[in-house]
Amino acid sequence: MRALFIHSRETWFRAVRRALREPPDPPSEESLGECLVVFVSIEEGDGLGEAERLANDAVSQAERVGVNCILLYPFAHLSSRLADPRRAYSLLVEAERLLRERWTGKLARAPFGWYKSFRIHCVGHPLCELSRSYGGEGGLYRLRNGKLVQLREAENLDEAPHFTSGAWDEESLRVMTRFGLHPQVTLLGAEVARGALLHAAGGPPAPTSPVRDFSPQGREPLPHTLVRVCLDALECGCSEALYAVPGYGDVLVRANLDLDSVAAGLGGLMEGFGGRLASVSASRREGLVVDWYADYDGRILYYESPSGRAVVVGGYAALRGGTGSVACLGPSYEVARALVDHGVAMARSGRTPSLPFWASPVHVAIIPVKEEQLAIAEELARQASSLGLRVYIDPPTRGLGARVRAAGRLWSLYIAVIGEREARDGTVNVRRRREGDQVVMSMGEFIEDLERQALSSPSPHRVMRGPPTPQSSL
Ligand code: A3S
Repeated sequence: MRALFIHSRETWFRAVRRALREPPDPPSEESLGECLVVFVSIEEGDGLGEAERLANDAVSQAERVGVNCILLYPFAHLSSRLADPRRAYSLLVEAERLLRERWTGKLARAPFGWYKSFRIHCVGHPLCELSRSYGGEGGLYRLRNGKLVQLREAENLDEAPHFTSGAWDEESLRVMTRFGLHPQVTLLGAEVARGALLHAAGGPPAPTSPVRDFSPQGREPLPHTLVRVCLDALECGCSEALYAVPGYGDVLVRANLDLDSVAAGLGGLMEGFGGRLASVSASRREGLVVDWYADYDGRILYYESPSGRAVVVGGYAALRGGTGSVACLGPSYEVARALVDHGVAMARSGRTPSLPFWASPVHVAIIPVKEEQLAIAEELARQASSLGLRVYIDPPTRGLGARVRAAGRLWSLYIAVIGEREARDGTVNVRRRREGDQVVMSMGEFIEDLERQALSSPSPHRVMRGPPTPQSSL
């Protein structure tokens, strides 16, 4: 928000022509004697906090120059990052409301959405002109004693969960890298993340849903970004959309999903996390406070890693007194990494780690023992990948043991070995990760079983030739 305060002796304005198709205010003309003229440009990302700071500054400046009248003047020429007129008007009216609470003198407001002719007479003393700029402070957190502090400070005071994506310990990072889920993003990582999102949000967003770039001011802490995404989606009335949050990945929003249905939609995620999901309230009055131009209620879903750090995986917001709500899931990378981190925690407790079906990097690793079985392996890969599964064939270029171990380190849900006997009998020898067993079944049975599971999860897929490249260190 940018403001210019002018102490004016004689002040007059008149609306001349519509500047918006339907200006929210009627045209008006007013002559005011001595007053403090407050020219204000509302900018993108401005919220109630900026309106409050403007009102406080206007009152203290009016008292300082000794006038008894303030004129609030919407002026779209002080900034190149103007907020859209609807949001600008809401904040202007909010600033006027806050001024009425704080200012006993005369208060006037010039009409919004009009080209206006105006005359002011600037007195010329040193305090006559003053400019101000109020910028969104990003993430704020209300402490138990009511004080508003930066999120980092609340974390240090142990009043807020430690929302930092630096939540991962060495072993988890190693597994993430193996899955392509590490900063240098590979396609596989993107697929695992998208698979997690699409499944948990109940299937891919309609192709018509807008993909919106959402770059919050600077690099706000993650939780606030998610609340802003939700509020933005609410405001733009998105029924569903994919938001690209720079540096964080995709955030999927769905309208009118209450938190319970998000939790249910997160089914696989909840099971994947083993219930390590918690939530914190986000509203103007408690918990995470996001500077926004309207009151809202919300919650942030987060995963607490064994290392005690929290990672945001979802959010939910509803405008107070408004209609509808929006739930969001993401950023996709954090969701997928949290799942891997939870898997590593499983391994530490002696259980075989795995990811929920729809988030597993590899559904079926197919290992033909010899060249002679390659054709059958190709056929199985074709059928499994046509079911939308993530599949690869590991050709007989190295020993069987090494190839089975490689598939295990990718947490492959099924390792299908086809040797001479299986080729002759039309069977496949399957190591099943989650069941923890090894069974021989007919090829038809195996495909049916895969189909039953694939239909329950819209995971994107691709056929891989051998373990995905980043895993050369297998
Ligand atoms: O832009 C056309 C008119 O609509 C209002 N307006 C804004 N005012 C402040 N901040 C914003 N982000 C705005 N977006 C729209 C203003 O009333 C604006 N009119 N021609 C001048 C009045 O003298 C003007 O700025």
